[in-house]
Amino acid sequence: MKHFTSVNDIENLDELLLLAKQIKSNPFGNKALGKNKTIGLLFFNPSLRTRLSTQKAATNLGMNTIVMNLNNDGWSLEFEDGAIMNSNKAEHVKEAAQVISQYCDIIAIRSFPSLTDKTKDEEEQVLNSFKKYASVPVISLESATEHPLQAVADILTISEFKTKKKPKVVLSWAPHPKALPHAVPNSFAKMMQLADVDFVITHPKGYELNPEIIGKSKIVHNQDEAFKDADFIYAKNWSNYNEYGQILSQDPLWTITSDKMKLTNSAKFMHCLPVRRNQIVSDEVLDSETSIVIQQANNRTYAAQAILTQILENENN
Ligand code: SN0
Repeated sequence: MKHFTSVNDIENLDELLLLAKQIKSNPFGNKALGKNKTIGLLFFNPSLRTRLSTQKAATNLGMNTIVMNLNNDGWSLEFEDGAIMNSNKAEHVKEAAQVISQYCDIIAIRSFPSLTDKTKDEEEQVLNSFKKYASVPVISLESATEHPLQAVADILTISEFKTKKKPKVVLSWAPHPKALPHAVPNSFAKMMQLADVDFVITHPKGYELNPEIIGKSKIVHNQDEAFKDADFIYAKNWSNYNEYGQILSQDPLWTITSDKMKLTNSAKFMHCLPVRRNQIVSDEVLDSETSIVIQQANNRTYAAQAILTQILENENN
């Protein structure tokens, strides 16, 4: 693997999961792989799990880590080609990416969408500019349209907790007070299409995700019906995709409650976190044995470590 910016970059999911499980059982077994290598973790947006788990994964592999909040601490970056730089943007990504490539052997970036300009968000300008001008591998720590490291942790968690070969996994929209990105549901849907699961998406009518990503995935607009026989409920809010970035529903009937969970096959509750209690999910569900969000977050380290391992091994070849 050269770059990891999309679920599409996974060459072989079974091999990746096996590697992640081996790493989980022996996290410090490959300390030499990253010796004298540096990863730069660059954040344009807030982070808790992604920042700490990727830093931990890199450290487990013997790497050095540099973390920078680019928005607060860096120069404001210009991304447009041919820009006349007479505004507040002091540095072009062309120089920034080349310079960081000299300090770092891998560059990892978090950059959320604007949620105002769909075309621009889908161009993935920040991530793709770094890919274009950096001379080292680039990893997404959640971009405008994908959160692939999260999706690897998600499938690792499902594979650990499933009690049948082909579990039913339901991605359920749930209400939220803010407009949220599509990156997590996009990468999760892509991952479920690669995995051996019975995958169903449920959301209020009008909340369709990008049809190019959803493909032939089954959509059920009645949440109760979708939850029937489910083995995993993966909750997530996303803002409207067609009326891009808008909040058209905050319907509390979509909140995941224990009554809703009773409709399932004793399903496990998953969420990428951070989660809004009693908006997305009730306290009762989140505080019960049903919830595996903490185990899911723990797997972020092993997912990141498996990806870093594949990238470092590829660089050595
Ligand atoms: C982000 C998202 O993509 O939905 C990151 C998830 C890993 N979530 C949020 O921005 C939540 C913010 C909030 O105010 O609840």
